[in-house]
Amino acid sequence: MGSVSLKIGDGTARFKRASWCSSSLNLLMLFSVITTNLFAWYAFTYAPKNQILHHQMPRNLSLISEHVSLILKEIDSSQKKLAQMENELLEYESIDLSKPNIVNELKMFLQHHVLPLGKDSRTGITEMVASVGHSCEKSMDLLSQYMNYKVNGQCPNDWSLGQRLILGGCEPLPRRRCFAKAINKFGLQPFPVSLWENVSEKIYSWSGLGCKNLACLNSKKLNRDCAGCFDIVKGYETQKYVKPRGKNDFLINDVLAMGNGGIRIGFDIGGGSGTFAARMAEKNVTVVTATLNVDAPFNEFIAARGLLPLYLSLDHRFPFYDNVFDLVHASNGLDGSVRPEKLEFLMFDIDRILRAGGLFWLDNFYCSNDDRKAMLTRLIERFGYKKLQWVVGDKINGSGKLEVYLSAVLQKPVRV
Ligand SMILES: *[C@@H]1O[C@H](CO)[C@@H](O)[C@H](O)[C@H]1NC(C)=O
Ligand SMILES: *[C@@H]1O[C@H](CO)[C@@H](O)[C@H](O)[C@H]1NC(C)=O
Ligand SMILES: *[C@@H]1O[C@H](CO)[C@@H](O)[C@H](O)[C@H]1NC(C)=O
Ligand SMILES: CC(=O)N[C@H]1CO[C@H](CO)[C@@H](O)[C@@H]1O
Repeated sequence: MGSVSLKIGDGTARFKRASWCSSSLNLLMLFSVITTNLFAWYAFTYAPKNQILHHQMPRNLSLISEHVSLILKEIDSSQKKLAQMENELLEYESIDLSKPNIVNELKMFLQHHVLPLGKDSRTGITEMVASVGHSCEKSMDLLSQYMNYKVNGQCPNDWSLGQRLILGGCEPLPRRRCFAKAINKFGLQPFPVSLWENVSEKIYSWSGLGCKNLACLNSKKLNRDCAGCFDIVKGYETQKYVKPRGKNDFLINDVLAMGNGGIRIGFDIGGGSGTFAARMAEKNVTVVTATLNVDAPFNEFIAARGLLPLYLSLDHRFPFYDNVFDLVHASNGLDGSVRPEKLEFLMFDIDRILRAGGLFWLDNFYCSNDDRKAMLTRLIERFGYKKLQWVVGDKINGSGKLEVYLSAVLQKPVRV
């Protein structure tokens, strides 16, 4: 299993298995810590001699400082080397376009395209650069398969392949020059009737999905926020945010009241079938719902309701400018399985797009246990938000296990 090859000579270091990668990184770290300490020890043991010299001839201070600067240089260069090796281990290298398995369309996309009229006076750029995440390189075979399409023709019907790339961190996707399969969206209802009406399920694309109709989707628990969430006519969706099931369920009216009428635009993370945005639309609040199509056509369904879906993974930096939203609503898109570091990155990005005085509504966030709840609490408290509501509840799940949920409404402080 998992071969390991290390070629330091030409500057490439590649590890196939994550465990190898991380243990090598640890070794490197250890090495750097030991060498740094050795240098420090050296410097200290040097000191008594210094003192003797110092008593006898003060002018030999110059010798000591020479030594110290030598040591510092040494430390600096080993730190640089370490950083370089770390980059290589993380495969943060530019994509090698000379490899044989790179399809032409990908090369074409990745090449820098010089602006025909020279430097643009407003932006100052001279060439257009394709933006494609370095993680794409990890899935080069998938990426080549994805980029193997007929330019100017129909795109292959393989959106799930694209989603696999996105889930692997390859974002944004580089396919641009083909026509996506057009689906006739007949029977769409006018807004706001569209918010709560069924539409023919023929307008969704079902390829690459386990379920082939809404009844199948509704019979499943697709994720923590979506059990039967495509039934927007009779299902529980019709009560969400207006009739609480427990103390962890806040009502939209109550939360809007906390915003003192200042809530006009919002962002929903992991929004299921868009019901949060639908309820907010009824209050004249415009909400963008970020969701992928994991196991269901979430984006198409939300759009059919007349709401704005955003097809984006949570690894992506949110494509919004700083301090623009009045409200961010997050449920289990930030799932309990997410690692603390990732949660921290997300929290910073949420904080960035939320304006001062804006509300962060954490809705039934699944914590799995008290430790995780404590971790999350510490993380949130570091941001200094005002706790307008804070409810920790537990539920016994289907298998009789105790689960901890956190719901909170937090107000972003003004930071100066
Ligand atoms: C709407 O669709 C659901 C399936 O999602 C179905 O159970 C229900 O009967 C439909 N209702 C109407 C009025 O068509
Ligand atoms: C939403 O806006 C419309 C049109 O301005 C208005 O008639 C309606 O009362 C508003 N609804 C709410 C809940 O504010
Ligand atoms: C209940 O929780 C346990 C542990 O968190 C999990 O393994 C199990 O799958 C859950 N059961 C259901 C029905 O959600
Ligand atoms: C006595 C002694 O060791 N003097 C040395 C002090 O340091 C300078 C250069 O740093 C030497 O040239 C001296 O010989």
